[in-house]
Amino acid sequence: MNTIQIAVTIGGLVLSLFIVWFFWLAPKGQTRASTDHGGIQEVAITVKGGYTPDIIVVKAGYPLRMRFTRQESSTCSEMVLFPELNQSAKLPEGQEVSIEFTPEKPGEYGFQCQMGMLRGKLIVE
Ligand SMILES: [Cu+2]
Repeated sequence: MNTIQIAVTIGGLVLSLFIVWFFWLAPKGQTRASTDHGGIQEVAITVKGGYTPDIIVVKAGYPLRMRFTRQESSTCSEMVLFPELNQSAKLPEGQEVSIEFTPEKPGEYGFQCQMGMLRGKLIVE
């Protein structure tokens, strides 16, 4: 093999490794809640055929405000529930609704619509 062939081979190898990493190993769309000056963690979530973002990373022991805005009329998403955290809210279409609580224990907590069809995850660190 000459230098060019070696370079092409290595290039191809690196590219396939990158593709493997990108599609299977890279962390998927996690969003970290931003913290304001009062120490409140805040994240805005759009509800439309799902939750965007759907994986939210927050810190334990700091108050959290999750601002949900439902941009669809489907009854499926009219409620959002956090079963393990005893939180829920009705989400009128086009209106911002905040859920506020302080996540005390690190862990992963799911949130969902009342039928469990739309799902998201809150990761408390
Ligand atoms: Cu639903």
